[in-house]
Amino acid sequence: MEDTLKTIYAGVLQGDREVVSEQVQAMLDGGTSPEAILNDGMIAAMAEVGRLFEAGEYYVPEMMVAARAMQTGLTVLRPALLEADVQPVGKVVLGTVKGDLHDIGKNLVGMMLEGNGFAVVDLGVDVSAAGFIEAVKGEAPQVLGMSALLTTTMPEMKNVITAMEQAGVRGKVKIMVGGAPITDAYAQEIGADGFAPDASQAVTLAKSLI
Ligand code: B1M
Repeated sequence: MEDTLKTIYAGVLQGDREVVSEQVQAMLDGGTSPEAILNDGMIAAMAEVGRLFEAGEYYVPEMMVAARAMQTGLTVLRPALLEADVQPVGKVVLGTVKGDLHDIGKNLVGMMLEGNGFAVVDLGVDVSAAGFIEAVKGEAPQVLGMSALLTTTMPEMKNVITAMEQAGVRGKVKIMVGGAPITDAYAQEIGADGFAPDASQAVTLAKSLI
């Protein structure tokens, strides 16, 4: 790993927002692709944060400051990720399910979708079934995207789909799901239309669904 990338990786791990934003900007200015900075520096660091948390070496506060540093870096990366000059290809409503506050992955999916010409309505985190249904009715998207990072909040995706069926809106929209614990098999089991393991495959999936 090159030195600046190592500094970004360490900056996310230590939750140093200033270092992360400065070094991400420096790498962009130096011509490094935003994807390389994201995948090899920032996402790699978040994976290590998860490992340290599991090992009992990091606690929630460390995880939070790391997440904040990651969000800061994403803000710097955002313009470069959105640079693709393409026409709107469809509308996606996106949210993290009820009970779940993880939003870094969802935000990334939203940015990549926007960068690929989708209009994105981001409902944020802790979104109830009623919140998703209201947005489907009000925004009329082609795709509804749900994210969950906890095994305890995964079942909420099924609850949303059931509530949509009961409200008579399930047929109006394609549903895609994602998040670290989600699998293709789980997506099929709950009646979603597709699963994507990462943000770039979420774009491919959304395109194929509309
Ligand atoms: Co949390 N947390 N966390 N956490 N956290 C995990 C998820 C965990 C795996 C850590 C661990 O134990 N190794 C673990 C879950 C275990 C489990 O359920 N089996 C965990 C836990 C336990 C918790 C708490 C319960 C801790 C506690 O309080 N005791 C608590 C729960 C709070 C809640 O939500 N109610 C909690 C809290 C937090 C913070 C608030 C501190 C912070 C989140 C800050 C934020 O998001 N703003 C946090 C963080 C940072 C993590 C880890 C370290 C990193 C998550 C992340 O951002 N990854 C995480 C460990 C890990 O995942 N390795 C962990 C980077 C991100 C780019 O990847 O989100 O997977 P990811 O998104 C990817 C793909 O999954 C996919 O594309 C993205 C980009 O490639 N994707 C989609 C995501 N959504 C998609 C939607 C799509 C398609 C693809 O279509 C719609």
